[in-house]
Amino acid sequence: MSDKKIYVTQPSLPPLEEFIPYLQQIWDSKILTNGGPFHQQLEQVLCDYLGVKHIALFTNGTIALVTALQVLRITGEVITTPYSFVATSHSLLWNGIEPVFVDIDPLTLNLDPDKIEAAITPQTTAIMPVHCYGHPCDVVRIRKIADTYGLKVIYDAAHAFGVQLHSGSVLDHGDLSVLSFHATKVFNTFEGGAIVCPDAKTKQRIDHLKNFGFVDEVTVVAPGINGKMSEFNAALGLLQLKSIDEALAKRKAIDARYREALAAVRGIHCLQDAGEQVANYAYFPILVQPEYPLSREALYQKLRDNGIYARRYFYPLISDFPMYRGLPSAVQSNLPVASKAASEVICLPIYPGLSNEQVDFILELIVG
Ligand code: T4K
Repeated sequence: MSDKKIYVTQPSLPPLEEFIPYLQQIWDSKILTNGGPFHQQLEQVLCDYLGVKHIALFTNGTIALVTALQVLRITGEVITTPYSFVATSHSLLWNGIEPVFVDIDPLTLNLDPDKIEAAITPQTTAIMPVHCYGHPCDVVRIRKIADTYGLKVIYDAAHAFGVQLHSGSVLDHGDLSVLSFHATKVFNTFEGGAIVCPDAKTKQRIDHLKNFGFVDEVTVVAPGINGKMSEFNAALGLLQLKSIDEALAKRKAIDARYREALAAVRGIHCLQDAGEQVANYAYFPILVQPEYPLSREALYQKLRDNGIYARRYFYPLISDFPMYRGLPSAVQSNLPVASKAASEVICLPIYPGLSNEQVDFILELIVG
C-alpha cells in the first residue's frame, strides 16, 4: 500500500484540455458573470438532467440557503435537524430566525416526522429538513404536517444531487430545495449551489434576490445579496455534467464493495437507503456500535494512523456548537437519536477516483 493519504472525498475533474475551449469563449466574450451565456445554459441543462422545472444558480449552497429563506419571507422559528453541516442552521441565524432542533429517525438519520408536531409553536413558520447523505426525507409526511399547520418547507438538499424517488426528483418536494456544488459534492463547480423551485414567478424573485434586488437598471425591489454564479463556475458545470453518470456509476460500485464486505462485521452498521429509486452514493456512513471491538474514536484514529482521513460527519451536532447550545431545543435529552448517531458515525472515503485496492485496504483495517 502506498503511503499516499486517502481523504473522505476527492473532487472529480474533467481533463484540463477539455476546459480550455470554454475558457477561450469567456476570454473572447469578456462576459464573466451576471447571468451570462454559460450560466443560462447550465440552468437549462440542469433542469433537464435533474428533471425539475426551475433552477437558479448560486455562488455556493450556503448563500442559496440564506436567500431561500428570504424568498419565502421566513421569520420567527424554523424546525430543523441538529444532524447536519453547520450551514443548515447558520442560514437561519443569518436571517435572525431561531432554529428549533427536532430529533432524527434512527434508520434514515433524517428529521423524524413523528417529532415535528410537538415542536410547532405560534412562531413557527417553516420546516428545514436535510436529505442527509442524499437519502430522502419522508417528504410526504413532512408536506402533510406543513399543510396542516400552514408552514413552508425548504429542503437542504446539498447532498441530494440526482436522487430520484419513484415519483421523480426528490428536489420536486418542498416549497424550495437547495443544492450545493462544492468541491466535496457529487457534482462540483469548485464552489456553487442552486435553488430549485416549482414556478416561474418564484424563480424570478430568486433571480432578483441573488442580484442585489435589481429588476432593471434603476429598480431595486428587495434588499438582495450578490449570490450569482460566475461564468467560470457555470462553464465548468457544463463540462462536469458530461461525465456525471460515469462518476455516479463508480460511486455505486464502491458502495456495493463496502456493503458486501461489512455486512457480516459485528458492530458495524451500514446506513441503508431511504426508499430512493435512484441513489447518488454521496457518502458512505457507518455506525460503530458497542459490539465492535474498537470504539468509534479508536477506529477513526486507526484509520488516520494508516493514512485514511475518514470524517465524523456529523459530529459534533450543530446543537452543541456555542451559538446554538443555549437554545431550549438544543438540550441533549431532546435529541437522543441524533446524539447517539453523532457518537457512532464515520463516513468512509467514497469518490470516483478511489481504486478497488484502496477500498480493500480500508476494509482490511476495519474488518481485520
Ligand atoms: N448543507 C449541507 C447539508 C452541507 O453538507 C453543506 C456543505 C452545505 C449546506 C453548504 O454548502 P456550501 O456552501 O459548502 O456549498 C465540507 C464542505 O466544505 C462543505 O461544502 C460540506 N457541506 C461539508 C459536509 O463538508 P469540510 O470542512 O469537511 O471540508 P474539508 O475542506 O475538510 O474537505 C473534506 C476533504 O475533501 C478534505 O480532507 C480533502 C477533500 N478536498 C476538499 C476540498 C475543499 C479536496 O480534495 N479538494 C478540495 O478542494 O466541509
